Amino acid sequence: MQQTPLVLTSCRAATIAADGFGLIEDAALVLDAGRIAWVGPAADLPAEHAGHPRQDLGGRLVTPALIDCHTHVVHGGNRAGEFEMRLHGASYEEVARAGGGIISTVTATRAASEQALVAAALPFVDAMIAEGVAVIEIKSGYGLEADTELRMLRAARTIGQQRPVTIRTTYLAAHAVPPDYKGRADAYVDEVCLPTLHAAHAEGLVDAVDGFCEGIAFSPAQIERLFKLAVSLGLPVKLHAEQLSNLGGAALAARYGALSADHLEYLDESGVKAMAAAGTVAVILPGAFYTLRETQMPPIALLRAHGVPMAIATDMNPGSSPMSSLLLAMNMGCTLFRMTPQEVLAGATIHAARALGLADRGTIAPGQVADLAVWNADHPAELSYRIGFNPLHHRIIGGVL
Ligand code: DI6
Ligand code: FE
Repeated sequence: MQQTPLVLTSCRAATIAADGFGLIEDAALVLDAGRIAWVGPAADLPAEHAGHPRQDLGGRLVTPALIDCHTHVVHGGNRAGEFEMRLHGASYEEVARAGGGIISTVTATRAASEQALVAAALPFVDAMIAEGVAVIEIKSGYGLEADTELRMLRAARTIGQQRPVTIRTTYLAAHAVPPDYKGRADAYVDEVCLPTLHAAHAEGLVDAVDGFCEGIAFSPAQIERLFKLAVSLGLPVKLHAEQLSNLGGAALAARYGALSADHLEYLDESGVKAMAAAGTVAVILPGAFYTLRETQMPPIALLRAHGVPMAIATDMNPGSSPMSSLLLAMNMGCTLFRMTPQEVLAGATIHAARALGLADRGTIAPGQVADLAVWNADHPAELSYRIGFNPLHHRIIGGVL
């Protein structure tokens, strides 16, 4: 951590305000004790900071560091074979019902040690960091039994110790019904999901609780039992909702004050209204839409009209979204869903922070954590405009270059 305040100069700052990029030409930022102390036009820099050390950013663009608020980056194995099956015509649901899909990753994850899970995830985590990401949410959900669910969450915490990145963990045992509980989803919830949540929480491994509310996964009633326990433990909830069909998952999540409802291709207006009323963030995941060749678009215009904050994330996972580039997710949000460059940048910063319950990240303002990304770019729209090019110059994490 910097001992004295550091002044960043010669930059253009996109502060990411609720109503736009908040672009400040010829900006200065003061970083002190890991936080942003001041931001504004360089000409207005308070005299008290005039004598502090300076870092010239060469006219580059500065934004809040990016936040990937929905990933399954800790997992064993990969599903390139299933990718080939789907190219030959099998659907995601057919593959899942045939025992492939999530369950094949469960087999590989159960066989992996914590160390192996960390080692497998790090190349993807490093790719995220190289694109200016400072916070990564990581879900469990490929164990579907106590030991492996806990091991996945421990692996996620270990990644946060091995890399300069903030990790937020999400408990997702309600991701799929394991083969030994086939046809007995209620028993799986009672015997595995609920007791393992107690254990994971007791070990400090859970920042939020998630589920997959879908015909091939869990019903709203089953999810609700999980949410009741989460609320009683003081843990926030979120939900994979309305991804393949509309079961009213987003409205259920909103009733429990969820931080976010994610995917949402099949969300209807009543679900949008419920989310708006509850302040639940819509997490848009174009990587899964693209990979599954989905044609039903999430209701972006309705979400916009009702003022629901939209985040954007990679959904990095071995099946439906083998994509670790948040910049590509932002580009897809624009090109596939007609979100604006401003919306996707807010979606990968301020709204992503909110989807994780982090009030002190994702915007450039006094008091915020000094997690910043410095880009070889003139305008923030360049971040979502290019495809497969990384314009990051460097990150500043906790005020440290
Ligand atoms: N929806 C998804 O897109 C991922 N999980 C979920 O509930 C898929 C995870 C996988 O296919 O491994
Ligand atoms: Fe997901």
